[in-house]
Amino acid sequence: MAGREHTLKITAVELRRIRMPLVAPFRTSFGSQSERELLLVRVATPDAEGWGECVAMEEPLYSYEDIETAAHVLRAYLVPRLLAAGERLTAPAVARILEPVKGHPMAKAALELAVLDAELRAAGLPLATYLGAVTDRVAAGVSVGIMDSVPQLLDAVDGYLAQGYVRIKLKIEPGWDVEPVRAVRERFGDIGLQVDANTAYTLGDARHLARLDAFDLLLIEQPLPEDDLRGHVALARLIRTPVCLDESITSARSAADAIALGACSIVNVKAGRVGGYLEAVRVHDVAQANGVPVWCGGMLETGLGRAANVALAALPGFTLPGDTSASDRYYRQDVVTAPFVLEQGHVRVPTGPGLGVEPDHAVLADLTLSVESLPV
Ligand code: NPG
Repeated sequence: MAGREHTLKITAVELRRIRMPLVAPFRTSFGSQSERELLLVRVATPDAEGWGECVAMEEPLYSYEDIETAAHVLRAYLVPRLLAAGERLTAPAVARILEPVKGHPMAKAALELAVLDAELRAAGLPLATYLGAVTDRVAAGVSVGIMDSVPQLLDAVDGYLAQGYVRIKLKIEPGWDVEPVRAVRERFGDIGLQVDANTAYTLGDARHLARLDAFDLLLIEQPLPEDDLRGHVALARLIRTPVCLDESITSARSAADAIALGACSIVNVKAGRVGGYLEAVRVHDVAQANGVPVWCGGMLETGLGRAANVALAALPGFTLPGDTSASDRYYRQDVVTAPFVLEQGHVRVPTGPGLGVEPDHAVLADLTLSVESLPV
C-alpha cells in the first residue's frame, strides 16, 4: 500500500440509516428484496469528513449481521474505542483498535472505510492509488436474480448484455439451476457466465451440480454452507466447474486455508465480509501469491460503497469481472452527485481524494430514516 499517512482526530461519528427503492425486486436463494435499507457512517475530523457504508442487510440472511446489530455494535463498542484512541489515529490502526470486539466485520469495515476516506481526503490521495490500483477502469459484471420463469430471465439477461455488461452471474437454488443456465447459454452463446448458490446445496447434490459442467461456466460460487470447507474440497474434485468461495472467506487467513486445502480455485473479495478494505487487500495478496484469481463481489452498495469497490477492483489480482455494476442496475437515484455509469462494459475508477465521489445531500435527506450522532 502506497502512501503517506495522515494522523487524524475524530471529533464525531454519525450513523445514518437510509432506505432506497430497487429498480426491480432482487431474488436470491435467501429471499427477495424490493428495497435496500442500509447504514452509512460519517466521521468528522478537523481536516476532512469521511464516509463508510455498512453492507449488512435488514435481516441476517446472508450472514449473521443485520442493520440493527451493526448499529448497536458501532454505537456501544466500536465508536467508543475509536474515539478513545486520541489524536494519532490512522486507518491501518483501526482494525487493531477494534480487534478485541469479536466478529461484526461489516460494522467494522464501515467504520474503517469512513476513517480511511477522511484520512485520504485530508492527504489529497485517491483510495484506488492508496490501495495499489493499476488501472483506471474496471470490467463490469452483473448479478441476475432468480426469476419466475425462464423467458423472464432471458429478457433480463438480454437487456444487460445490450447495455454492455461483460459477464453475467445467475443466482441459483435447487429447482432453478440447470435449466436456466442451459437456456442462457443456448440463447446467448459464448458470454462470460457464472452462477452463485449462496450456500443453497449440500455435498449430496454433487452429481446434480456436475450437470453444470456442460455449460463451460467461469465458476460456481459458494455452493455449500460457509463452514463446510471439507465439503467444498470434495465437491471441487467431483465437478469440473471451478469452485469460488464467498461466504466462507472471512479473512486473509481463511482465504489462505481454503486455497491450501483445495476448497476453491477462485475467491470473491468483499470488504464488508472480511472486516474492511485493508483486509480485503490482504485477501487479494494471499490469492495472488497462490496464483488464484479474485473478483470484487457486490452487496447492492450505494455510490459511496460502490466507489470503494471499484477502487479495490482496480488492483492487479482482480482478473475476473466483478459485481461492479453501474448505479442504475439497482437504483434510479444514487446518493452521490456523479453516479457510476457503464462505458463499453466498464466503470471508471474515481480519481478524486478518498472515495472520489461526493454525497448528494438532498438525495440523502430524502432517503434518510434516522440519523444518530455519537458521542451522544
Ligand atoms: O451487484 O451489488 C451487487 C449484488 C451482487 O448478487 C450480489 N450480491 O450473495 O453476493 C451476493 C449478493 C448479496 C447481495 C448478498 C446483498 C447480500 C446482500
